[in-house]
Amino acid sequence: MNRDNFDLSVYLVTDSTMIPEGSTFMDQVKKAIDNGATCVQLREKKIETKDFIERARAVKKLTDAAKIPLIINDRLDVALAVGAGLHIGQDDMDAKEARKLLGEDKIIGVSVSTPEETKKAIADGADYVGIGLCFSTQTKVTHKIPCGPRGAQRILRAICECESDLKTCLIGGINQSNVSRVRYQSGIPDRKLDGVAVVSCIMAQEDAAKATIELAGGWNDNPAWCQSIRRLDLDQKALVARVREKHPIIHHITNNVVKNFSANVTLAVGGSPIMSESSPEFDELASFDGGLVLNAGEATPENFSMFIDAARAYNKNNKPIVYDPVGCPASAYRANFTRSMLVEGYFTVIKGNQDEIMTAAGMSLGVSGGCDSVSNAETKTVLGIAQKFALSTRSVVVVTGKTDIIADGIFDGQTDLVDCDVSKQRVALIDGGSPMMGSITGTGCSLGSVICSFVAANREDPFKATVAACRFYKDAGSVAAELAQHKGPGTFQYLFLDALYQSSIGSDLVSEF
Ligand code: 3NM
Ligand code: MG
Repeated sequence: MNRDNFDLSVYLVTDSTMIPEGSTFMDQVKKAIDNGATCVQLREKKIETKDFIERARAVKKLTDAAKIPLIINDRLDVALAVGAGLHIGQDDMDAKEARKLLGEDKIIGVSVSTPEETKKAIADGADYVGIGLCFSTQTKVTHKIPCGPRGAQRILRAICECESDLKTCLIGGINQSNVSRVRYQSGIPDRKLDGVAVVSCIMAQEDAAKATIELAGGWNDNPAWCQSIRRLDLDQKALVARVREKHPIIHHITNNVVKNFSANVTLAVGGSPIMSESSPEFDELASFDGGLVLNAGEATPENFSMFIDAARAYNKNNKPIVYDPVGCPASAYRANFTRSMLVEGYFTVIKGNQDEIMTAAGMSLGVSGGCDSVSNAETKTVLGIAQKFALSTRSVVVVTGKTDIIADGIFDGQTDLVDCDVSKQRVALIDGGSPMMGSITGTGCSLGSVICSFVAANREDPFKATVAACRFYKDAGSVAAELAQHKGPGTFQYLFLDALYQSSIGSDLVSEF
Protein backbone atom coordinates (compact mmCIF):
# COMPACT_ATOMS: atom_id res chain seq x y z
CA MET A 1 0.00 0.00 0.00
CA ASN A 2 1.50 3.29 -1.12
CA ARG A 3 0.49 6.49 -2.92
CA ASP A 4 -0.10 4.76 -6.26
CA ASN A 5 -1.67 1.67 -4.89
CA PHE A 6 -4.40 1.99 -2.31
CA ASP A 7 -8.00 0.95 -2.32
CA LEU A 8 -10.70 3.58 -1.81
CA SER A 9 -13.67 1.29 -2.48
CA VAL A 10 -14.96 1.16 1.11
CA TYR A 11 -13.60 4.28 2.75
CA LEU A 12 -14.64 4.71 6.40
CA VAL A 13 -14.64 8.27 7.71
CA THR A 14 -14.96 8.24 11.50
CA ASP A 15 -17.15 10.28 13.77
CA SER A 16 -16.97 9.71 17.51
CA THR A 17 -20.24 11.51 18.22
CA MET A 18 -22.56 8.84 16.80
CA ILE A 19 -21.41 5.65 18.47
CA PRO A 20 -24.41 3.49 19.44
CA GLU A 21 -24.91 2.57 23.05
CA GLY A 22 -23.04 -0.54 24.07
CA SER A 23 -20.22 0.00 21.61
CA THR A 24 -17.11 2.14 21.61
CA PHE A 25 -15.36 4.21 18.99
CA MET A 26 -12.52 1.69 18.71
CA ASP A 27 -14.98 -1.22 18.52
CA GLN A 28 -16.78 0.36 15.59
CA VAL A 29 -13.56 1.14 13.73
CA LYS A 30 -12.16 -2.34 14.36
CA LYS A 31 -15.33 -4.03 13.15
CA ALA A 32 -15.24 -1.95 9.98
CA ILE A 33 -11.58 -2.77 9.31
CA ASP A 34 -12.10 -6.47 10.03
CA ASN A 35 -15.07 -6.63 7.67
CA GLY A 36 -14.07 -4.88 4.50
CA ALA A 37 -13.14 -1.21 5.05
CA THR A 38 -10.25 -0.52 2.67
CA CYS A 39 -9.21 2.89 4.00
CA VAL A 40 -9.88 4.86 7.19
CA GLN A 41 -10.05 8.60 7.74
CA LEU A 42 -9.95 9.90 11.28
CA ARG A 43 -12.18 12.92 11.39
CA GLU A 44 -12.44 14.58 14.79
CA LYS A 45 -13.78 18.07 14.96
CA LYS A 46 -13.96 18.55 18.72
CA ILE A 47 -10.97 16.93 20.35
CA GLU A 48 -7.79 18.12 22.05
CA THR A 49 -4.60 17.63 20.07
CA LYS A 50 -3.19 15.22 22.64
CA ASP A 51 -6.29 13.02 22.51
CA PHE A 52 -6.39 13.21 18.75
CA ILE A 53 -2.81 11.93 18.46
CA GLU A 54 -3.46 9.19 20.99
CA ARG A 55 -6.54 8.05 19.12
CA ALA A 56 -4.71 8.26 15.78
CA ARG A 57 -1.95 6.02 17.13
CA ALA A 58 -4.48 3.46 18.33
CA VAL A 59 -6.30 3.42 14.98
CA LYS A 60 -3.01 3.29 13.08
CA LYS A 61 -2.16 0.03 14.81
CA LEU A 62 -5.32 -1.45 13.33
CA THR A 63 -4.87 0.02 9.84
CA ASP A 64 -1.20 -1.03 9.75
CA ALA A 65 -2.12 -4.55 10.73
CA ALA A 66 -4.76 -4.62 7.98
CA LYS A 67 -2.32 -2.98 5.52
CA ILE A 68 -4.75 -0.19 4.68
CA PRO A 69 -4.12 3.56 4.75
CA LEU A 70 -4.93 5.85 7.66
CA ILE A 71 -5.75 9.40 6.66
CA ILE A 72 -6.15 12.29 9.10
CA ASN A 73 -8.77 14.92 8.42
CA ASP A 74 -7.48 18.46 8.28
CA ARG A 75 -4.76 18.23 10.98
CA LEU A 76 -1.34 18.17 9.35
CA ASP A 77 0.32 18.17 12.79
CA VAL A 78 -1.49 14.98 13.76
CA ALA A 79 -0.74 13.35 10.40
CA LEU A 80 2.96 14.19 10.83
CA ALA A 81 3.02 12.98 14.42
CA VAL A 82 1.63 9.54 13.59
CA GLY A 83 2.94 9.15 10.04
CA ALA A 84 -0.46 9.09 8.34
CA GLY A 85 -1.93 10.63 5.18
CA LEU A 86 -3.97 13.83 5.17
CA HIS A 87 -7.40 14.83 3.94
CA ILE A 88 -8.08 18.48 3.32
CA GLY A 89 -11.18 20.48 2.57
CA GLN A 90 -11.46 23.57 0.41
CA ASP A 91 -11.11 25.79 3.50
CA ASP A 92 -8.07 23.99 4.88
CA MET A 93 -4.41 24.22 3.96
CA ASP A 94 -3.59 23.99 0.26
CA ALA A 95 -2.68 20.48 -0.94
CA LYS A 96 0.50 21.93 -2.43
CA GLU A 97 1.55 23.32 0.94
CA ALA A 98 0.62 20.07 2.64
CA ARG A 99 2.64 18.04 0.14
CA LYS A 100 5.73 20.10 0.92
CA LEU A 101 5.35 19.54 4.63
CA LEU A 102 4.15 15.94 4.58
CA GLY A 103 6.63 14.63 2.03
CA GLU A 104 6.35 12.56 -1.12
CA ASP A 105 5.33 9.25 0.36
CA LYS A 106 2.08 10.16 2.14
CA ILE A 107 -1.40 10.02 0.68
CA ILE A 108 -3.14 13.37 0.35
CA GLY A 109 -6.84 13.71 -0.46
CA VAL A 110 -8.92 16.79 -1.16
CA SER A 111 -12.69 17.44 -0.93
CA VAL A 112 -14.01 18.77 -4.22
CA SER A 113 -17.33 19.62 -5.80
CA THR A 114 -16.26 21.17 -9.10
CA PRO A 115 -13.99 20.35 -12.05
CA GLU A 116 -11.93 23.46 -11.25
CA GLU A 117 -11.25 22.31 -7.68
CA THR A 118 -10.35 18.90 -9.08
CA LYS A 119 -7.87 20.31 -11.57
CA LYS A 120 -6.27 22.33 -8.80
CA ALA A 121 -6.04 19.22 -6.60
CA ILE A 122 -4.24 17.42 -9.45
CA ALA A 123 -1.85 20.34 -9.96
CA ASP A 124 -1.20 20.44 -6.21
CA GLY A 125 -0.17 16.79 -6.12
CA ALA A 126 -3.21 15.21 -4.46
CA ASP A 127 -3.66 11.43 -4.70
CA TYR A 128 -7.42 11.30 -4.51
CA VAL A 129 -10.49 13.51 -4.30
CA GLY A 130 -13.61 13.03 -2.22
CA ILE A 131 -16.52 14.27 -4.33
CA GLY A 132 -19.46 15.74 -2.45
CA LEU A 133 -22.21 16.06 -1.80
CA CYS A 134 -23.75 12.89 -3.23
CA PHE A 135 -26.97 12.77 -1.20
CA SER A 136 -28.23 14.95 1.63
CA THR A 137 -26.81 14.00 5.00
CA GLN A 138 -27.37 14.63 8.70
CA THR A 139 -23.71 14.01 9.47
CA LYS A 140 -22.27 17.31 8.36
CA VAL A 141 -23.68 20.80 8.10
CA THR A 142 -23.20 21.74 4.48
CA HIS A 143 -24.70 24.13 1.97
CA LYS A 144 -23.80 21.93 -0.96
CA ILE A 145 -26.69 20.77 -3.12
CA PRO A 146 -26.70 16.99 -3.57
CA CYS A 147 -25.26 16.08 -6.96
CA GLY A 148 -26.28 12.42 -6.94
CA PRO A 149 -24.16 9.60 -8.30
CA ARG A 150 -24.04 11.34 -11.68
CA GLY A 151 -22.33 14.31 -10.03
CA ALA A 152 -19.11 12.32 -10.18
CA GLN A 153 -19.17 12.32 -13.97
CA ARG A 154 -17.98 15.86 -14.60
CA ILE A 155 -15.21 15.37 -12.04
CA LEU A 156 -14.13 12.16 -13.79
CA ARG A 157 -14.18 13.99 -17.14
CA ALA A 158 -11.93 16.71 -15.70
CA ILE A 159 -9.50 14.06 -14.45
CA CYS A 160 -9.44 12.41 -17.89
CA GLU A 161 -8.83 15.79 -19.52
CA CYS A 162 -5.77 16.20 -17.31
CA GLU A 163 -4.66 12.66 -18.18
CA SER A 164 -4.29 12.14 -14.46
CA ASP A 165 -4.62 8.94 -12.46
CA LEU A 166 -6.14 10.75 -9.48
CA LYS A 167 -8.41 8.42 -7.53
CA THR A 168 -11.98 9.32 -6.64
CA CYS A 169 -14.68 8.55 -4.12
CA LEU A 170 -18.14 10.00 -3.58
CA ILE A 171 -19.35 11.09 -0.14
CA GLY A 172 -22.60 12.13 1.48
CA GLY A 173 -25.63 10.05 2.41
CA ILE A 174 -24.26 6.88 0.84
CA ASN A 175 -25.39 3.68 2.52
CA GLN A 176 -26.11 -0.01 1.96
CA SER A 177 -29.34 0.73 0.11
CA ASN A 178 -27.91 3.10 -2.49
CA VAL A 179 -24.27 2.07 -2.88
CA SER A 180 -24.74 -0.18 -5.90
CA ARG A 181 -26.73 2.54 -7.61
CA VAL A 182 -23.91 4.97 -6.82
CA ARG A 183 -21.45 2.72 -8.59
CA TYR A 184 -23.81 2.04 -11.50
CA GLN A 185 -24.61 5.68 -12.24
CA SER A 186 -21.35 7.47 -11.43
CA GLY A 187 -18.99 6.40 -14.18
CA ILE A 188 -18.22 7.66 -17.67
CA PRO A 189 -17.02 5.58 -20.63
CA ASP A 190 -13.36 6.41 -19.86
CA ARG A 191 -13.27 6.21 -16.10
CA LYS A 192 -15.08 4.84 -13.10
CA LEU A 193 -15.34 5.95 -9.51
CA ASP A 194 -12.90 4.18 -7.17
CA GLY A 195 -15.17 4.00 -4.17
CA VAL A 196 -17.48 5.51 -1.60
CA ALA A 197 -16.67 7.35 1.63
CA VAL A 198 -19.16 6.87 4.44
CA VAL A 199 -19.65 7.92 8.02
CA SER A 200 -23.03 7.15 9.60
CA CYS A 201 -23.91 3.97 7.72
CA ILE A 202 -21.07 2.28 9.62
CA MET A 203 -20.18 4.45 12.62
CA ALA A 204 -23.76 4.80 13.89
CA GLN A 205 -24.76 1.17 13.34
CA GLU A 206 -25.40 -1.29 16.15
CA ASP A 207 -23.82 -4.00 14.03
CA ALA A 208 -20.93 -2.23 12.37
CA ALA A 209 -19.54 -5.55 11.10
CA LYS A 210 -22.71 -6.42 9.21
CA ALA A 211 -23.05 -2.82 8.02
CA THR A 212 -19.56 -2.93 6.52
CA ILE A 213 -20.07 -6.32 4.90
CA GLU A 214 -23.30 -5.12 3.30
CA LEU A 215 -21.77 -1.88 2.10
CA ALA A 216 -18.76 -3.67 0.58
CA GLY A 217 -21.09 -6.24 -0.98
CA GLY A 218 -23.25 -3.50 -2.47
CA TRP A 219 -20.23 -1.80 -3.97
CA ASN A 220 -18.73 -4.99 -5.36
CA ASP A 221 -21.88 -6.74 -6.64
CA ASN A 222 -23.83 -5.89 -9.75
CA PRO A 223 -26.93 -3.86 -8.92
CA ALA A 224 -29.93 -6.18 -8.87
CA TRP A 225 -31.43 -4.76 -12.05
CA CYS A 226 -28.23 -5.55 -13.98
CA GLN A 227 -28.33 -9.20 -13.10
CA SER A 228 -31.38 -10.11 -15.17
CA ILE A 229 -30.57 -7.97 -18.21
CA ARG A 230 -29.95 -9.75 -21.50
CA ARG A 231 -30.90 -9.25 -25.12
CA LEU A 232 -34.28 -10.75 -25.90
CA ASP A 233 -34.57 -12.55 -29.19
CA LEU A 234 -38.31 -11.97 -29.54
CA ASP A 235 -40.21 -10.30 -32.36
CA GLN A 236 -42.71 -7.49 -31.94
CA LYS A 237 -45.66 -9.88 -31.74
CA ALA A 238 -44.07 -11.89 -28.96
CA LEU A 239 -43.11 -8.78 -26.98
CA VAL A 240 -46.70 -7.54 -27.25
CA ALA A 241 -48.17 -10.93 -26.30
CA ARG A 242 -46.06 -11.13 -23.15
CA VAL A 243 -47.83 -8.08 -21.72
CA ARG A 244 -51.20 -9.83 -21.78
CA GLU A 245 -49.68 -13.08 -20.54
CA LYS A 246 -47.90 -11.50 -17.60
CA HIS A 247 -50.57 -8.92 -16.85
CA PRO A 248 -48.16 -6.63 -14.98
CA ILE A 249 -49.52 -4.37 -12.25
CA ILE A 250 -48.76 -0.82 -13.27
CA HIS A 251 -48.75 1.60 -10.37
CA HIS A 252 -49.34 5.16 -11.49
CA ILE A 253 -48.44 8.34 -9.75
CA THR A 254 -49.65 10.73 -12.35
CA ASN A 255 -51.62 13.89 -12.89
CA ASN A 256 -55.38 14.09 -12.50
CA VAL A 257 -56.04 15.02 -16.09
CA VAL A 258 -54.76 11.68 -17.37
CA LYS A 259 -55.51 9.21 -14.58
CA ASN A 260 -58.65 7.76 -16.13
CA PHE A 261 -57.22 7.58 -19.64
CA SER A 262 -53.92 6.06 -18.45
CA ALA A 263 -55.81 3.38 -16.51
CA ASN A 264 -57.89 2.53 -19.59
CA VAL A 265 -54.85 2.45 -21.84
CA THR A 266 -53.06 0.13 -19.40
CA LEU A 267 -56.05 -2.22 -19.40
CA ALA A 268 -56.28 -2.09 -23.20
CA VAL A 269 -52.70 -3.32 -23.64
CA GLY A 270 -53.09 -6.12 -21.08
CA GLY A 271 -51.70 -4.53 -17.95
CA SER A 272 -53.41 -3.95 -14.64
CA PRO A 273 -53.50 -0.33 -13.48
CA ILE A 274 -53.44 0.85 -9.90
CA MET A 275 -53.33 4.42 -8.67
CA SER A 276 -51.79 5.18 -5.30
CA GLU A 277 -50.17 8.16 -3.69
CA SER A 278 -49.90 6.55 -0.24
CA SER A 279 -46.30 6.05 0.78
CA PRO A 280 -47.07 3.43 3.46
CA GLU A 281 -48.20 0.94 0.82
CA PHE A 282 -45.48 1.55 -1.78
CA ASP A 283 -43.26 -1.23 -0.54
CA GLU A 284 -46.08 -3.77 -0.87
CA LEU A 285 -47.13 -2.48 -4.29
CA ALA A 286 -43.52 -2.64 -5.44
CA SER A 287 -43.32 -6.30 -4.46
CA PHE A 288 -45.86 -7.28 -7.15
CA ASP A 289 -44.86 -8.16 -10.69
CA GLY A 290 -45.18 -4.85 -12.40
CA GLY A 291 -43.74 -1.38 -12.48
CA LEU A 292 -44.24 2.27 -11.65
CA VAL A 293 -45.18 5.18 -13.86
CA LEU A 294 -43.83 8.25 -12.11
CA ASN A 295 -45.26 11.28 -13.82
CA ALA A 296 -44.14 14.67 -12.48
CA GLY A 297 -47.14 16.49 -13.91
CA GLU A 298 -48.54 17.39 -10.52
CA ALA A 299 -45.37 17.63 -8.50
CA THR A 300 -45.62 19.99 -5.53
CA PRO A 301 -43.40 20.82 -2.56
CA GLU A 302 -45.91 18.86 -0.45
CA ASN A 303 -45.77 15.63 -2.43
CA PHE A 304 -42.03 15.62 -3.17
CA SER A 305 -41.23 13.11 -0.45
CA MET A 306 -44.05 10.86 -1.71
CA PHE A 307 -42.36 10.79 -5.14
CA ILE A 308 -39.05 9.91 -3.50
CA ASP A 309 -40.64 7.18 -1.36
CA ALA A 310 -42.11 5.66 -4.51
CA ALA A 311 -38.81 5.76 -6.40
CA ARG A 312 -37.01 4.18 -3.43
CA ALA A 313 -39.59 1.43 -3.00
CA TYR A 314 -39.41 0.39 -6.68
CA ASN A 315 -35.61 0.66 -6.78
CA LYS A 316 -35.35 -1.43 -3.63
CA ASN A 317 -37.67 -4.10 -5.00
CA ASN A 318 -35.90 -4.04 -8.35
CA LYS A 319 -39.00 -3.13 -10.32
CA PRO A 320 -38.97 -0.83 -13.34
CA ILE A 321 -39.85 2.84 -13.15
CA VAL A 322 -40.81 4.98 -16.12
CA TYR A 323 -40.14 8.60 -15.19
CA ASP A 324 -41.93 11.33 -17.10
CA PRO A 325 -40.61 14.87 -16.43
CA VAL A 326 -43.87 16.46 -17.56
CA GLY A 327 -43.57 20.14 -18.37
CA CYS A 328 -40.17 20.45 -16.71
CA PRO A 329 -39.03 23.32 -18.96
CA ALA A 330 -42.09 25.36 -17.94
CA SER A 331 -40.70 26.62 -14.63
CA ALA A 332 -37.60 26.60 -12.48
CA TYR A 333 -39.59 24.68 -9.86
CA ARG A 334 -40.37 21.85 -12.27
CA ALA A 335 -36.84 21.76 -13.66
CA ASN A 336 -35.44 21.51 -10.11
CA PHE A 337 -37.96 18.87 -9.18
CA THR A 338 -36.78 16.66 -12.01
CA ARG A 339 -33.14 17.39 -11.20
CA SER A 340 -33.81 16.22 -7.62
CA MET A 341 -35.67 13.14 -8.80
CA LEU A 342 -32.68 12.16 -10.93
CA VAL A 343 -30.52 12.48 -7.80
CA GLU A 344 -32.88 10.42 -5.65
CA GLY A 345 -33.87 7.56 -7.91
CA TYR A 346 -32.80 5.26 -10.70
CA PHE A 347 -35.25 5.11 -13.57
CA THR A 348 -35.35 2.28 -16.07
CA VAL A 349 -36.88 4.57 -18.67
CA ILE A 350 -37.01 8.36 -18.87
CA LYS A 351 -39.58 9.55 -21.34
CA GLY A 352 -40.42 13.06 -22.43
CA ASN A 353 -40.77 15.34 -25.41
CA GLN A 354 -37.79 17.14 -26.82
CA ASP A 355 -37.88 20.12 -24.46
CA GLU A 356 -38.49 17.96 -21.41
CA ILE A 357 -35.58 15.65 -22.17
CA MET A 358 -33.28 18.55 -22.99
CA THR A 359 -34.17 20.22 -19.71
CA ALA A 360 -33.85 16.98 -17.75
CA ALA A 361 -30.47 16.46 -19.41
CA GLY A 362 -29.42 19.78 -17.95
CA MET A 363 -29.65 21.97 -21.01
CA SER A 364 -31.12 25.37 -20.39
CA LEU A 365 -33.88 26.16 -22.86
CA GLY A 366 -35.43 29.17 -21.31
CA VAL A 367 -39.07 28.97 -20.42
CA SER A 368 -41.07 27.41 -23.20
CA GLY A 369 -44.31 27.05 -21.29
CA GLY A 370 -46.90 24.29 -21.13
CA CYS A 371 -46.42 20.63 -21.83
CA ASP A 372 -46.37 20.63 -25.63
CA SER A 373 -43.06 20.37 -27.35
CA VAL A 374 -42.15 23.60 -29.10
CA SER A 375 -38.47 23.48 -29.91
CA ASN A 376 -37.50 21.79 -33.12
CA ALA A 377 -33.94 20.65 -33.11
CA GLU A 378 -32.87 18.29 -35.85
CA THR A 379 -33.38 14.60 -35.25
CA LYS A 380 -29.64 13.98 -35.38
CA THR A 381 -29.01 16.59 -32.67
CA VAL A 382 -31.76 15.23 -30.44
CA LEU A 383 -30.54 11.68 -30.96
CA GLY A 384 -27.07 12.77 -29.83
CA ILE A 385 -28.53 14.35 -26.69
CA ALA A 386 -30.65 11.27 -25.96
CA GLN A 387 -27.62 9.00 -26.36
CA LYS A 388 -25.50 11.06 -23.98
CA PHE A 389 -28.31 11.35 -21.46
CA ALA A 390 -28.87 7.57 -21.60
CA LEU A 391 -25.17 6.92 -20.98
CA SER A 392 -25.18 9.36 -18.10
CA THR A 393 -28.33 8.06 -16.37
CA ARG A 394 -27.87 4.43 -17.48
CA SER A 395 -31.55 4.52 -18.39
CA VAL A 396 -33.42 3.99 -21.62
CA VAL A 397 -34.21 7.50 -22.86
CA VAL A 398 -37.25 8.18 -25.03
CA VAL A 399 -37.78 11.49 -26.80
CA THR A 400 -41.31 11.54 -28.15
CA GLY A 401 -42.37 13.43 -31.21
CA LYS A 402 -43.30 12.92 -34.82
CA THR A 403 -40.34 10.58 -34.73
CA ASP A 404 -39.79 8.88 -31.38
CA ILE A 405 -36.10 8.73 -30.55
CA ILE A 406 -34.93 5.98 -28.20
CA ALA A 407 -31.44 5.41 -26.81
CA ASP A 408 -30.21 2.58 -24.58
CA GLY A 409 -28.05 3.20 -21.52
CA ILE A 410 -28.42 -0.20 -19.89
CA PHE A 411 -26.41 -2.33 -22.34
CA ASP A 412 -26.09 -6.00 -21.47
CA GLY A 413 -26.33 -5.60 -17.73
CA GLN A 414 -22.80 -4.28 -17.27
CA THR A 415 -22.30 -2.41 -14.02
CA ASP A 416 -19.56 -0.04 -15.13
CA LEU A 417 -19.72 1.99 -18.32
CA VAL A 418 -15.97 1.38 -18.82
CA ASP A 419 -16.86 -2.27 -19.43
CA CYS A 420 -19.52 -1.44 -22.03
CA ASP A 421 -18.82 -1.03 -25.72
CA VAL A 422 -20.45 2.39 -26.09
CA SER A 423 -19.99 2.26 -29.85
CA LYS A 424 -22.65 -0.47 -29.72
CA GLN A 425 -25.19 1.69 -27.90
CA ARG A 426 -28.58 0.74 -29.31
CA VAL A 427 -30.78 3.48 -30.72
CA ALA A 428 -34.11 3.47 -32.54
CA LEU A 429 -36.12 6.03 -34.49
CA ILE A 430 -39.82 5.36 -34.80
CA ASP A 431 -42.01 7.16 -37.27
CA GLY A 432 -45.73 6.89 -37.66
CA GLY A 433 -48.62 7.79 -35.43
CA SER A 434 -50.90 10.63 -36.31
CA PRO A 435 -51.38 14.30 -35.51
CA MET A 436 -54.77 13.21 -34.13
CA MET A 437 -52.89 11.82 -31.13
CA GLY A 438 -52.12 15.37 -30.15
CA SER A 439 -55.80 16.37 -30.33
CA ILE A 440 -56.73 14.57 -27.11
CA THR A 441 -55.13 14.95 -23.71
CA GLY A 442 -53.22 12.09 -22.19
CA THR A 443 -51.67 10.41 -25.22
CA GLY A 444 -48.21 11.55 -24.13
CA CYS A 445 -48.62 10.52 -20.51
CA SER A 446 -50.31 7.22 -21.38
CA LEU A 447 -47.41 6.20 -23.56
CA GLY A 448 -45.61 5.99 -20.20
CA SER A 449 -48.21 3.42 -19.07
CA VAL A 450 -47.65 1.37 -22.23
CA ILE A 451 -43.87 1.54 -21.95
CA CYS A 452 -44.08 0.52 -18.30
CA SER A 453 -46.38 -2.42 -19.15
CA PHE A 454 -44.02 -3.60 -21.89
CA VAL A 455 -40.88 -3.14 -19.78
CA ALA A 456 -42.42 -4.93 -16.80
CA ALA A 457 -43.46 -7.84 -19.02
CA ASN A 458 -40.12 -7.95 -20.86
CA ARG A 459 -37.86 -7.21 -17.92
CA GLU A 460 -34.74 -8.70 -19.48
CA ASP A 461 -34.48 -6.11 -22.21
CA PRO A 462 -35.86 -2.67 -21.29
CA PHE A 463 -34.58 -1.10 -24.50
CA LYS A 464 -36.25 -3.60 -26.79
CA ALA A 465 -39.43 -3.48 -24.71
CA THR A 466 -39.51 0.32 -24.94
CA VAL A 467 -38.98 0.31 -28.69
CA ALA A 468 -41.79 -2.25 -29.04
CA ALA A 469 -44.09 -0.12 -26.89
CA CYS A 470 -43.46 3.04 -28.92
CA ARG A 471 -43.93 1.17 -32.20
CA PHE A 472 -47.13 -0.42 -30.90
CA TYR A 473 -48.49 2.92 -29.70
CA LYS A 474 -47.79 4.77 -32.93
CA ASP A 475 -49.34 1.97 -35.00
CA ALA A 476 -52.52 2.02 -32.91
CA GLY A 477 -52.61 5.80 -33.29
CA SER A 478 -52.46 5.66 -37.07
CA VAL A 479 -55.08 2.93 -37.33
CA ALA A 480 -57.47 4.88 -35.10
CA ALA A 481 -56.79 8.16 -36.91
CA GLU A 482 -57.47 6.52 -40.26
CA LEU A 483 -60.86 5.30 -39.05
CA ALA A 484 -61.69 8.55 -37.28
CA GLN A 485 -60.65 10.87 -40.04
CA HIS A 486 -64.12 12.18 -40.88
CA LYS A 487 -65.03 12.54 -37.24
CA GLY A 488 -63.04 14.21 -34.47
CA PRO A 489 -61.08 13.82 -31.27
CA GLY A 490 -63.96 12.17 -29.37
CA THR A 491 -64.27 9.37 -31.89
CA PHE A 492 -60.50 9.16 -32.14
CA GLN A 493 -60.18 8.65 -28.40
CA TYR A 494 -62.39 5.57 -28.25
CA LEU A 495 -61.04 4.20 -31.51
CA PHE A 496 -57.53 4.61 -30.13
CA LEU A 497 -58.40 2.54 -27.04
CA ASP A 498 -59.99 -0.06 -29.30
CA ALA A 499 -56.96 -0.13 -31.59
CA LEU A 500 -54.64 -0.63 -28.61
CA TYR A 501 -56.85 -3.44 -27.36
CA GLN A 502 -57.29 -5.17 -30.73
CA SER A 503 -53.60 -5.14 -31.56
CA SER A 504 -52.75 -6.31 -28.05
CA ILE A 505 -54.90 -9.41 -28.54
CA GLY A 506 -53.37 -9.86 -31.98
CA SER A 507 -56.28 -8.88 -34.16
CA ASP A 508 -57.00 -5.91 -36.40
CA LEU A 509 -59.37 -3.07 -35.72
CA VAL A 510 -61.88 -3.14 -38.56
CA SER A 511 -63.99 -0.24 -39.67
CA GLU A 512 -67.39 -1.30 -38.53
CA PHE A 513 -68.04 1.95 -36.74
N1 3NM B 1 -17.95 15.43 3.87
P1 3NM B 1 -22.60 10.29 5.89
S1 3NM B 1 -20.35 15.03 3.36
C1 3NM B 1 -17.56 14.27 6.04
O1 3NM B 1 -19.59 16.81 1.05
C2 3NM B 1 -18.41 14.67 4.90
O2 3NM B 1 -17.50 16.88 1.54
C3 3NM B 1 -18.87 15.70 2.98
O3 3NM B 1 -21.53 11.45 6.14
C4 3NM B 1 -18.65 16.54 1.77
O4 3NM B 1 -21.89 9.19 5.17
C5 3NM B 1 -19.74 14.33 4.78
O5 3NM B 1 -23.03 9.90 7.27
C6 3NM B 1 -20.54 13.51 5.71
O6 3NM B 1 -23.72 10.89 5.10
C7 3NM B 1 -20.92 12.19 5.15
MG1 MG C 1 -11.75 20.34 6.79
